[in-house]
Amino acid sequence: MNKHLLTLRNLSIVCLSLCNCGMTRHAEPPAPYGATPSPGQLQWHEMEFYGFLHFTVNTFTDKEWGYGDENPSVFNPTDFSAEQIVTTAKMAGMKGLILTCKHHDGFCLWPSKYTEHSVKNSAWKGGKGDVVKEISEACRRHGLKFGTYLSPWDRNHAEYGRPAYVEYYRNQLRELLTNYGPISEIWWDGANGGDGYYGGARETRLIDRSTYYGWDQSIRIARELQPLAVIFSDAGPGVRWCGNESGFTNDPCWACYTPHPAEGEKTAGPGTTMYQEGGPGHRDGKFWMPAEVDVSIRPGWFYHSSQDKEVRSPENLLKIYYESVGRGASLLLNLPPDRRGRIHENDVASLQGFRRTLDATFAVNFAKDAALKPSSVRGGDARFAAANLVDGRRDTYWSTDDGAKQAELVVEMKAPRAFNVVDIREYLPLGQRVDTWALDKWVNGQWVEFAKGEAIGARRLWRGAYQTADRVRLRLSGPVCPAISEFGLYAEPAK
Ligand code: FUL
Ligand code: CA
Repeated sequence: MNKHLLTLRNLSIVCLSLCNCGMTRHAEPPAPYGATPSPGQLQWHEMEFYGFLHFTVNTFTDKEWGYGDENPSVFNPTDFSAEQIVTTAKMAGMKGLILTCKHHDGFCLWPSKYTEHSVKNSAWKGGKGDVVKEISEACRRHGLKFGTYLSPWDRNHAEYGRPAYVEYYRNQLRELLTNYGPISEIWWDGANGGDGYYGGARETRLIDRSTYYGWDQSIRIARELQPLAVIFSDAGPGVRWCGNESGFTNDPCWACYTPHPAEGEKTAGPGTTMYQEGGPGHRDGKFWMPAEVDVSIRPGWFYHSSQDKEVRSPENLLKIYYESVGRGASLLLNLPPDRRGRIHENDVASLQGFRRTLDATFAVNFAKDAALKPSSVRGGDARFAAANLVDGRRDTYWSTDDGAKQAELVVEMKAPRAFNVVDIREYLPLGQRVDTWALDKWVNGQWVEFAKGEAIGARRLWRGAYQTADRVRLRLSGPVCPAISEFGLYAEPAK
């Protein structure tokens, strides 16, 4: 212990004599506030924007929800290319892909040893194909993360509604979490039970959503096989649903959340929560459980040629991006492969336009070569200096002393700049600390507020009318001192 202290002292002497930064003290980092992210969640936060692939027999039968009686032979993409799908996602800026390994119809995109209802009995590649393998490998080749969607509801399986099906579901979960490399996210859909084929019974099967799936056991399996994978559902536990499929989350959208049971439900598990609360989340929620916004680039989740002209425009995709990623959530954008097994040209074109604008917008951070003048720096320690706000690293941050719960940062640029996007990130390992933020510009000798809001979290993007100023001020307040990892001022190219 003494030795350790001595080393610290020596270090500060070295710092004193070597650098002229004037910051010599060695303050401790602030204590975390509230719930904080797990290592898996922190990794997941790095993704921010990733894609959904809805692909199954529905692609060939032109349906959204297959009944479960489809002949596996209908699955027959004519020119399947995992390479084209994954490189399209990468071009768009996506950091990962989640594949519908099995949708509600029960057809499996991998040759599961627990069913005949899969690619092994399709015409595709003479029954030797494995979409899960091809997509997961292409993701790894191109540096994208890979995630699995395994529908709990299965309209094909004869035992659905009975205990044997739950065992089947877990066996499949094990297959997917064992044979396809690292899994970043496990997606559990809330749609549960209803009519279906069920091995020929063709009937309606209702389940007790609160108890039937025994989710705790499946969560244990997932944790054991893929400790860093986050589990998505309306109840988390890793990532929560934002409560809609339209492409936005609430403003503000807090990272913490306490799932509550929906009316008439006994538990708050996947499919049984008051999911509407997932949009705002809870300022002091029990768990770190950030929101994910899932939305399709087309009206449907699966490909339908009739929707080729209804692909979202680049402008619409940008709006969605700012209203999801820009509110601290993640964006899971669905790109449905077509009957060839490729992302359609119209979707590719929209994604290109979207990416072009985002790249141009974030090319230059006007705060980077500005003088950054914070109201204070924690312990006067360079480790917490304002320069950390513009180093492009999420693991360095500016912070103030514990008592300084209201803090300011003035950004003095060398010349007036016109900007319409402001980017702020909190340092997540210390929890969500900021309650309110406001932005001012210096006009004719005084500060004029142009934006304000609540909540920052993983990322807050303000996007509005162009502001011109050579000085900008950020004001923050919260229950504890802030820890801000990045700050940026950007200009979207004029249309
Ligand atoms: C929903 C499903 O019923 C849709 O088909 C789609 O998979 C969407 C992402 O989740 O609950
Ligand atoms: Ca930083």
